[in-house]
Amino acid sequence: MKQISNFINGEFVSTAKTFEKRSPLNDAVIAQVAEAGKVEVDAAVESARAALSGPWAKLAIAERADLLHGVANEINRRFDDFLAAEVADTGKPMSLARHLDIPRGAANFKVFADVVKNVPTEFFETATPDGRGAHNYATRSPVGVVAVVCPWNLPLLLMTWKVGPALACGNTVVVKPSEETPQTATLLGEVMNAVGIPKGVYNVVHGFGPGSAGEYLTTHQGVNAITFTGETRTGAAIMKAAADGARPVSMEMGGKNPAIVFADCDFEAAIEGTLRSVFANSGQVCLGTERVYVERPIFDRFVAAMKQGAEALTIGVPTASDTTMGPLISQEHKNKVLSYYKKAVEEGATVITGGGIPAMAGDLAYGAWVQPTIWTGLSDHAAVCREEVFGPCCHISPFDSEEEVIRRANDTQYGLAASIWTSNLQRGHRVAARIEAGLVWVNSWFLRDLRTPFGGTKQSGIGREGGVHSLEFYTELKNICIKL
Ligand code: NAD
Ligand code: 6OD
Repeated sequence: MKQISNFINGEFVSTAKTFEKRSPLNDAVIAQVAEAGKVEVDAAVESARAALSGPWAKLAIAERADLLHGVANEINRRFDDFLAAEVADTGKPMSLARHLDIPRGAANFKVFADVVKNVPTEFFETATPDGRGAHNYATRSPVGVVAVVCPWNLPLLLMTWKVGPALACGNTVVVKPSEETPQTATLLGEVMNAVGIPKGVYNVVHGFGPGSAGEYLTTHQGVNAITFTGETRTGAAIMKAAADGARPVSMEMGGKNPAIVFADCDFEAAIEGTLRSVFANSGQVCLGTERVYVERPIFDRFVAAMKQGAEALTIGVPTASDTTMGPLISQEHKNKVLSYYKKAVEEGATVITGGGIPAMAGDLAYGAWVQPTIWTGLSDHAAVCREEVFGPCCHISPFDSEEEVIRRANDTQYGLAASIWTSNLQRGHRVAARIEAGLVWVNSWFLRDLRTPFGGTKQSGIGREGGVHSLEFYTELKNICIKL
């Protein structure tokens, strides 16, 4: 049986207490994971603190950037190991992990190393009564020890999206991966050692949230800042922990993202993009679409094409070359998604396709599989139109005017992302400006330039990361005023 260890001060650390990691494909136990208790979390934070004044702190920015390029290169050299680990933990199709998770996991180190190397700070000349004046210039220094608390849906990608900029800015990190996906964070420890990242700069503690590594880490007063990706409710609990010690937080949380499809859209592109935004990664993407609004003249045709697209998905094991959809992450998540499938029907939905569990052969019958599902006919007040399901499903409803659809799209506690499909660019700009979300795509979805700001409004997040915006969280700005 595979053993997954914590990674503390450059060493792989096992513990007497372990938990099981089960495969989403068939619920079989695939690894035993060492659960970090208070002792291990203390050790990880202490080693991260010590590393702040070690060789890491003495590196010039260009030297740090070179090391992080080395990390990216080493991830790429061990691409197949990362791919196998990510796919084993998540059950996602190899084709998806090969094109998205692993390359982005590497790119996050290169891009942020280059951002930090090239970003300027400000300078002001100030007039003084004696006529001699003063010069003000700003400097950036690391925040210190950053706790990185991660979800399971894009494990390596979302972890490195935080670790990349944190390290590029000269911080040290303690990562708490999701209990569902412990492998790639641990594997990254091997990469850090191989590349020569000093001991203590990158640490990993495994476990759960309350009463486990997540709580111990976020309440630890040796942690200077906390960056989190996950559910809004968890984010709120972590913000309470961060209040003790007045530590800054960066929060990337849940969503209930709309797609707005106008009758003048490129129909094929809108279908292709919406199918991807609803079903990619089995709907387990925070930016994914769960509410689709379609202008009435093309509503019936759009629903029919979505049904055809959903039914053409091939559900299967990651290694099969024709697989386009894998299982959900766990039995627990499957039960949550199925409870929404049931609720939608109870609330009067018309099930266009799906709504249940696919027939799977052999031991796959024990896996966390659900059918891709589309509903119509519900009011905007129905649970599946308001609450984040995080599964392969959407509700499609018609609209009659731009004003109406903007109001309905914005009528949510969330504000992470939206997609607008139209061939009228004036309309694209106009509607995008009025959507209450951190990210709006016009005629695309999940097209990401890592230099751009990323994050959510309302209960989808606090703060922005990406490009220079990451520096706002991962560095302390200091103004130095020199009287001339
Ligand atoms: P989750 O909130 O259940 O868990 C996230 C992490 O927090 C895990 O590592 C978990 O162990 C830890 N945790 C749980 N309780 C904690 C506590 N009290 N203290 C400290 N740590 C705690 O989220 P999940 O189920 O892993 O991921 C799915 C959710 O993540 C969805 O809501 C999705 O929208 C959201 N998400 C958001 C973004 C974004 O960028 N906005 C990206 C990906 C996922
Ligand atoms: O692309 C990214 O940088 C990013 N943070 C994506 C988040 C996807 C959520 O599931």
